[in-house]
Amino acid sequence: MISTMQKEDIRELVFKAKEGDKFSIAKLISIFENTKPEYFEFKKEAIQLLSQNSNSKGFFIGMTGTPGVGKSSLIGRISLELLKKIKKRIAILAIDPSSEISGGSLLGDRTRFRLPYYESRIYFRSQPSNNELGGLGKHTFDVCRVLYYLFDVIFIETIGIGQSEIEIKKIADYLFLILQPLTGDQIQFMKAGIMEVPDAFIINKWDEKKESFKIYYALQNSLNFITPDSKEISIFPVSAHTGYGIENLVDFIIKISEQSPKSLQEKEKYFFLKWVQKEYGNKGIEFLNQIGGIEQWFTFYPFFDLAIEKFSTIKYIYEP
Ligand SMILES: Nc1nc2c(ncn2[C@@H]2O[C@H](COP(=O)(O)OP(=O)(O)OP(=O)(O)O)[C@@H](O)[C@H]2O)c(=O)[nH]1
Ligand SMILES: [Mg+2]
Repeated sequence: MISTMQKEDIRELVFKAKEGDKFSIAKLISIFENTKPEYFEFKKEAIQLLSQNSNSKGFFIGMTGTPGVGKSSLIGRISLELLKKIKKRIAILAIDPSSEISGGSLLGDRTRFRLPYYESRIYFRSQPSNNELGGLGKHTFDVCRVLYYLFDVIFIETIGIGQSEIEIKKIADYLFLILQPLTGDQIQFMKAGIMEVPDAFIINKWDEKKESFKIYYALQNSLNFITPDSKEISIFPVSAHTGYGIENLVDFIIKISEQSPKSLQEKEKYFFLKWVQKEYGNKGIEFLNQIGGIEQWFTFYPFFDLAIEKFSTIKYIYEP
């Protein structure tokens, strides 16, 4: 398909995607998820076009938590509120095949929250996690590069177990850890040494009142223990079911999403290094350092796909 694609087609695809056409956005994303070399030129052209006159903010909000805490329900509810309150464009990327938000009515009864399909300001995409270390999917970052230029606020739903949050932190400009009324695994979770990672906490299912207070105090205690001197970390008690606390949380999200996102190129550097490590191991990293390191490499090849392409050829040439 790509070989028959002309420059004009790319232009049209990007133009339509910028207009909010869901089919074009989906097509563009599928191309970025494809790592075949013949897609390289297309991606380069597409990124150039996407970045021209892009007035989207590209602010990534990570929503992570153990299975079943209500991530999908919450993101659905929050997004609908955001659509009402602000004029911005919103995307949801759910890293988990079992995700229960749907972009339309395809999933029927399984859908927790149905997003208005004909509303061009919201886009939903799900992606398998591929059991990649770090909780992200194999192509999560590739998709994010497209979403960055097309949307103002992008939610990423990831299942957070142990170290997974570390990786989402590399993409997210702001990270929420979602908890629910205290259960065994939640206590385990709080012991796992990852409480320092999120920027704020959400306690969902606040409608389950008695149990909710327990986790609120347990959380506050462990936060005091971890960061006694630092500024207070926000804890939002909410219920995706009753709507309790949602307005407060939505106003907070509007406020934080007005900040500038972290630089996309810094994120690219992280995922480039990850790729080098995965493809060539420590030898690859050593090699990169011998030839000037990541900063130098990105000065020569400031474009993500180009950085990867060039490194793979050079590495191949120099490898004993
Ligand atoms: N009581 C109560 N139940 C909730 C609330 N929010 C979600 N649930 C329920 O919790 C269950 C899981 O909700 P999801 O939104 O699918 O949770 P999730 O974290 O996205 O789940 P995974 O994607 O499977 O990890 C469903 O049965 C929801 O109806 C809430 O505020 N209160
Ligand atoms: Mg979910």
